[in-house]
Amino acid sequence: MNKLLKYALLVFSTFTILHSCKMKTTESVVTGTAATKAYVAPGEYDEFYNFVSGGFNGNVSVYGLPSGRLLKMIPVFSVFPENGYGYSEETKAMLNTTAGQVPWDDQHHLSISMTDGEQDGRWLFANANNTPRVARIDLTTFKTAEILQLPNSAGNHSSPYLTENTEYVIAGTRFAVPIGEQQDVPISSFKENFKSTISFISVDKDHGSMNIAFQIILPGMDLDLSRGGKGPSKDWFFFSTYNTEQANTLLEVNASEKDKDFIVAINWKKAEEYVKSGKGKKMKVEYAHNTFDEETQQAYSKIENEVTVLTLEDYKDMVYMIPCAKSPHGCDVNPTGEYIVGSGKLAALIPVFSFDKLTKAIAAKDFEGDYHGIPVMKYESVLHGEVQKPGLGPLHTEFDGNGNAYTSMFLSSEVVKWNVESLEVLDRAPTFYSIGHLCIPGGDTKKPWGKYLIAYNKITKDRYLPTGPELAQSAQLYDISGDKMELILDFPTVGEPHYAQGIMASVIKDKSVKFYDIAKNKHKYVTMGEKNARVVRTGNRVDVYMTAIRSHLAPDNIEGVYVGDEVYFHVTNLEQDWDIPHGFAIKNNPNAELLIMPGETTTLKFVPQKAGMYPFYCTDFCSALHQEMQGYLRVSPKGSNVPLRFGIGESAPGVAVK
Ligand code: RUQ
Ligand code: CUA
Repeated sequence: MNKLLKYALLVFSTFTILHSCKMKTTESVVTGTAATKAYVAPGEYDEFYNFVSGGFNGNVSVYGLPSGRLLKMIPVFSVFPENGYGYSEETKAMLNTTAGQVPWDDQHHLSISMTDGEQDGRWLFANANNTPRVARIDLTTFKTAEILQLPNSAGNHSSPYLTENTEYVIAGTRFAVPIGEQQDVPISSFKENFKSTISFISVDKDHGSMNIAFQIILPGMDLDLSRGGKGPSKDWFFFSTYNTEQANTLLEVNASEKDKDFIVAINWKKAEEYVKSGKGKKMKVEYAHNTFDEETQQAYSKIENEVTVLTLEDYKDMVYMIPCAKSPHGCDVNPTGEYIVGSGKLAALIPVFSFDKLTKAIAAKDFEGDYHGIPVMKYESVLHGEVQKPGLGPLHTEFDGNGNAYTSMFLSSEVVKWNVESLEVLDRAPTFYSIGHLCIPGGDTKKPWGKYLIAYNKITKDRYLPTGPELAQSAQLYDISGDKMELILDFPTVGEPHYAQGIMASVIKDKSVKFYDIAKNKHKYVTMGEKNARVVRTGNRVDVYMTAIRSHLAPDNIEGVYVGDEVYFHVTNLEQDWDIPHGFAIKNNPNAELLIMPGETTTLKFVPQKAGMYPFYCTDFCSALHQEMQGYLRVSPKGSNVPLRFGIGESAPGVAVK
């Protein structure tokens, strides 16, 4: 182990110990005026939406800023019994993969769609780290509209990042893996057999639908994080890497051997041209493409079998390596697109690279060698400069649009503000504790809103009331409108937030869908009006065409269903008013409930296992007579001869003969 590494590990463990036995002082640094800055009076709207990744909960949560109020959880990669996502017949297919239904994931990064490098607020893209997937969330409905699985990938961490006009969502693999026909190889053959891929997912301009346009195959290394260029650098993409040592065990030590790893610079325009001119190889793969169709309100899953790949040996002049201090994590591009910030977790400085210098150095072939055939730039010839003594453990950088950068420091638990041109440290603010990501609304775009900064912290000890061994993760809000950062609010979050996106509320709030037009409901099992409510038996399949309106479900009495029947409750919510969902649940069903939005149809499957009486009811308090919104399903033994009968009120079985 070299000296530097020993030192780094020592610093790391010292901080770990500090954090585990004696935390920094927690005395409040918040003043009375700070509190009013975060205060949003009852009845008032927040100024910003904050979309926050759920980490190990697999979903996305939505907060208002500056209040920190939790507004919604959007199910994306994890089933969500609260509204039936992943359980209802309509949404099950959203979580389909080539490994079957994968009901959970680890969600780290988010990107809001952009036009000309500025947030347009149409879609929110989310990555799944574990089973590589990218999701698109529609910001008019706050619903997951599409999930695309990524072949030849494992980890999908440097994802999903966008080009300036959302031409592509870019997704790099964290784990290098063997790809192609022969994948059953010794782990120790990493150097020969393991590859790393970057997926370029095209996004339809009008509808947002995603497709894998092509993939670039790199030598095996771990792609950590990534950013698209902007303005002058808009045709480029930058990725941080670690383990360019190509170790396959004890990475903690073996992937930090070399003094420098790399930032990989990719000219995606050039790659796109190669593909358009028919270059690139077709490769047999398998991946799922799941789309939620708004018209039929049904998710469809399709298995795709082919992807176009570009290999480096064939197309050389599109990828370059920039040496960057030890295991860089964040790789961020400033709003003008001229500077690329590499944050080496174990480095004591932050290198900032110049895009202008990079293009000149490439033209002059100013290389210091190559890495598996990829030209390696000379550090000095692409370096703008280094931020000296910024703090310990730099992770991520966001920008305020006034020429300043803000870097999160995991080890020294602080946010450090510095000037992008002069590289001078201007201010530092403590975080409680161990900040991971940070977010300035629009802080990764050409036009940051620049008013607030949110720190997403990994450790929360002593900030909130104890809740057993597991504590809420903590977000902290800073006012950054002045010269000095000012902490104005702590707010707990759900899951484990990694990256987040913030956007001025006015960009999206008026486009929010209030309810679905029932006249346009093309669901296969819609019930248009209560008079069409009915039950239809086909063999052992029973379709219940049910309607919900304040305050009854129709039919509410059903008889003639037998043990082992497959019963499908297709519930149509007939309401045409904002914020009037109805719920549907039935006793002993090993399934979730349904939450049906106004104008929508949703289906719950139930296979009764025993004869008896099964009450069902609405779960969402929808009116003064919500509690009365209930009914019975009678289940008889298999082979009995109870006839199929159903109805409500006058038409209920036994009240009037049908
Ligand atoms: S990561 S704490 Cu998964 Cu974005 Cu840096
Ligand atoms: Cu409908 Cu309660």
